[in-house]
Amino acid sequence: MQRQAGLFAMELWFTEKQTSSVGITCKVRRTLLEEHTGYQHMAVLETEQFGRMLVLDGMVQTTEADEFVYHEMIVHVAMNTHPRPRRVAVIGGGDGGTIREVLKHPSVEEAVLVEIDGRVVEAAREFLPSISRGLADPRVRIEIGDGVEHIRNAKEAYDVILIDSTEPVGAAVGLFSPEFYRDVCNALREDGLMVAQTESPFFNQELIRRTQAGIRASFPVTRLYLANIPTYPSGLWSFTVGSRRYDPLAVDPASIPPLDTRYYCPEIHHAAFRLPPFVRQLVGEAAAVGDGV
Ligand code: AG3
Repeated sequence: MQRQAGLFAMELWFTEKQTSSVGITCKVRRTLLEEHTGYQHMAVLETEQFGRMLVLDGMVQTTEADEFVYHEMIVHVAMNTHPRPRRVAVIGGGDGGTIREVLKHPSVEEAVLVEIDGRVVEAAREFLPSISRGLADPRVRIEIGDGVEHIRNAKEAYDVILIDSTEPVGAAVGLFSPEFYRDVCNALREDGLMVAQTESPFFNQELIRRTQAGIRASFPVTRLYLANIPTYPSGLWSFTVGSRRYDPLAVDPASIPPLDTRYYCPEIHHAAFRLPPFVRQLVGEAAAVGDGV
């Protein structure tokens, strides 16, 4: 009989192949959930370094350790740019982290979450309570359905729309199109604004050019900003604001109310828009693409 000593040392590692030649690898203590939801493959892993991790179609969506960066940054820039956001829509974001941050603003009367995959919401409720806890708030309405359709049918309905999507594959493709941004613009009140997560300036340059051009085609104010998110491809992540009136850069830092946050703060509100030249160049190239549309 062979000795099974090797088994005692067995380690489980998860790798997201972020590109065809780069990946992120994390040691996994255990797998809490793994299933096909009908929309996508979903897993919740307990990792050594980042705590619990939500993985959709092999791609890290959020982890307990670094989710605060993404969720604070996708929310508070827009929420503090609008003087009094009352109605907010989150498209995607079934884990609830974006909703949790939206609810930190006392002006909010209703926050609508439109998530296509109800299983993501259920899994987050069960396994990621620190992220999903806002979903139980009475101001929150959860709609399991297609965000593209919801937005198409909403007219002047929201002050802020946050597009908390997965990568532009599968169900999320439509959330990156110029037609969708036009519908988002129409779904906003006349002084409303949106933010979309727009991927990595290292690995997704074409997507950033395209989304910049698409958002510019509908919004008079379009601005890209950055945050550091260790578990996302390249660690450097972009968000894009499309605004019908207010400019996030015109916000007086002294007017930003104190919030219980760990990454976003009045200084970061402005600093996040300070772009390294290679990112500024990308945004500039998008202007050229946009002119041609
Ligand atoms: N949505 C953006 C995740 C993109 C990550 N990409 C990747 N791992 N390749 C996050 C949703 C959090 N509410």
